[in-house]
Amino acid sequence: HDLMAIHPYNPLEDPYSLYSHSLRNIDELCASIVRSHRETSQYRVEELHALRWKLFNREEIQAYQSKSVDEMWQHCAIRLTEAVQYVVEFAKHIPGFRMLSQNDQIALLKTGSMEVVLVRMSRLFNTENNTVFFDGKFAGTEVFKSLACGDLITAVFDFAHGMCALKLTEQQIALFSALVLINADRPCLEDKGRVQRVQRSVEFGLTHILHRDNQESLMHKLYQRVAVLRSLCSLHMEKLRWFSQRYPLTAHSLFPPLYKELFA
Ligand code: CLR
Repeated sequence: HDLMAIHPYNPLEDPYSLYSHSLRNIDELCASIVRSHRETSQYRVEELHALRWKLFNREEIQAYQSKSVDEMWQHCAIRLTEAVQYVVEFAKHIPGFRMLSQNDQIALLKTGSMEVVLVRMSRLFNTENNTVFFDGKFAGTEVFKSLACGDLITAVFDFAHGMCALKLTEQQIALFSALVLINADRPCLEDKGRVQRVQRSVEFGLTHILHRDNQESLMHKLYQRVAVLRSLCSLHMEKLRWFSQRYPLTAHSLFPPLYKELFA
């Protein structure tokens, strides 16, 4: 796997082996997840806010729409893979993640990285005109027309809209992203117990900051979003299978290796 190097287990660096769940530890856990999110977030929210007016014009939209299906898929797969690479970096800095076996790290990323990309997409989403920051400007659903998977695009945009309605802070988004990734119920885990321990700590961290922000009622809404994420990702996989059957050469030789490794 070229996904990541193995990090040898060092119990002294394991935040769960010595003390568990003291308040100071929870604060530290939250702080490192938030820092990791900030350092791997690709764009800062203030930066994006300043670019809100930058929309694709008619000719540019035309250019995307006149791409062939496989050309546009390849283009989007590359963009998506760049976003996934930042999520992999984010994961590596979640306390406890690097202490999991390499197989379990990969299993969590296979099922969770796309979900985190979609959570992150809500940060780049403008609800006023239903556009997302893609390729340097804000794009509406029409930009993605030549992918020929309108139902997926509509569902993804609806999800972003729903996430924006929750008005999460960057800290809440960071902890929620970590929780989406560290899920002991994912298939093919070797050491479910260890993943469970990390998951509990992240859950505890999210509960802690929601309590601090006086927004405990968000927890329930966030768990509802998780269910929507699951269905979006199975739709993504379904579309990918459809595409690979139709355009096996593009899927095989022109998709980024990491995209194939994670999703194929
Ligand atoms: C997510 C947040 C990242 C930047 C980014 C890059 C690529 C975008 C992605 C965001 C959101 C989802 C996206 C993707 C490109 C194509 C994909 C718009 C904004 C849509 C859902 C199409 C999926 C079809 C593929 C299977 C080809 O910081």
